[in-house]
Amino acid sequence: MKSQVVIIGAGPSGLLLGQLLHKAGIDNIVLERATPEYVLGRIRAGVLEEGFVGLVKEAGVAQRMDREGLPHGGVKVAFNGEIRRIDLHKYAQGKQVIVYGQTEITADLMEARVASGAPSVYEVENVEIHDLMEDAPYVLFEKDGEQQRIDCDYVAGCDGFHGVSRKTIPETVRKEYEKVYPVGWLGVLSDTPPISDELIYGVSDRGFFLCSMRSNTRSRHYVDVSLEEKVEDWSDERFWDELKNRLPDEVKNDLVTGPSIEKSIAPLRSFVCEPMQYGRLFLVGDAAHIVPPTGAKGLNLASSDVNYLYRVMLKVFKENKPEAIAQYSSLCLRRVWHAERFSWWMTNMLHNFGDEIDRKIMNSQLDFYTGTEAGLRVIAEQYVGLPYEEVT
Ligand code: FAS
Ligand code: PHB
Repeated sequence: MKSQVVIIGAGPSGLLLGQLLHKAGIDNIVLERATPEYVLGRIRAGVLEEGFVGLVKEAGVAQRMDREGLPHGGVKVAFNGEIRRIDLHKYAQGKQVIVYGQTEITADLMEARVASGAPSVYEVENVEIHDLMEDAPYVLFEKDGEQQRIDCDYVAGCDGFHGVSRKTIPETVRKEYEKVYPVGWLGVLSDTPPISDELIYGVSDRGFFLCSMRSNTRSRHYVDVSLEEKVEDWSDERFWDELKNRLPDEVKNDLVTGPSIEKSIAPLRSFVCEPMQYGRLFLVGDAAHIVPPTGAKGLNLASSDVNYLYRVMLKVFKENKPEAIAQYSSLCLRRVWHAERFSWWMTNMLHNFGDEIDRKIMNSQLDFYTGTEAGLRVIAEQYVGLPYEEVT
């Protein structure tokens, strides 16, 4: 087999990149180790930046998102028992975010991929990437026990944190930066109406909470728990009681509880691999970086990598500028580190890390950044997402 671009991973990164390349007439094949059902079963992000929304529109896959996505012009932060609203429209030049689950956007991209007729191979095993420093790299994989080979021009490693791509870059070449936080997020998805028309991030003496949503009838809630906690020790009742105990009095009685559809604990980590390119391999999304979800940046960072790689591939294949690949890693990493910083900062402000004086200082930070024009602008501009840079 031959393809111009081999995409490893059929998560949002791989599928969005595949759709954009296909629309531009750049042939590509997607290799995924799991089944489509397994990929869709992972409940993850829920907030899309305008950059992501724009790319999905450019990919021609925005119809359902436009219909069902919820535009949010504000987000709320609760601390010291009060709730303050961050007016995104006012403090981020009229921008907003769209609430639309990662599961939904992935399903839309999968459907578009099938409709496009572009090749995808699910349930592959033993993917290997070879000759990345040559002009003709190739990828080996097994399907139903039979080894196959794809000769290609480039490889997009969209295979997440546990994928094969990052590990293909020699340890002598790659530098990894990591911070592991002492808590995880226990998340519950339920068919109950959201507590508010906008997201509420909050911290109380008992810890962090987030009241999010997927629609006006489906909610996603989180509380932070110690890393020793096991999800099987958290009944629905125990979860709802703990969340209610963390909520400010003004919304406590608005919480509608119900049976969990999904319940899981996600560890919090900051991680970056540099560089994000090695010869003809490009790392995209979680394959290269992880952020604690407090800033709603994980999925949105994957989208900015896709944007840069897509534009670079257009330069290579449509303008015959193969030298354009040299800018990929630095373009991505500038925005990656901004998102890492913002996510780390929001996480430290909204979790009870450290000792009493740390909490007092963090509450003072929350008071300043949600209580002054300057502070509100700092949070709003980063929450809606910093602009993508031009690819030259
Ligand atoms: P993904 O991990 O989504 O996809 C990678 C794909 O590659 C997977 O389908 C995998 O099966 C496949 N793969 C791996 N190895 C392979 C191999 N060797 N061969 C072939 N295929 C292979 N972000 C937010 O913004 N908000 C959140 O609340 C949030 N919650 C999260 C909770 C959890 C538990 C996790 C893990 C992440 C969360 N994220 C959140 C971040 C998440 O949304 C990611 O940013 C997003 O999934 C990134 O998408 P991809 O880069 O496509 O990686
Ligand atoms: C979610 O809805 O799952 C969600 C929203 C915002 C975040 C994290 C998770 O920052």
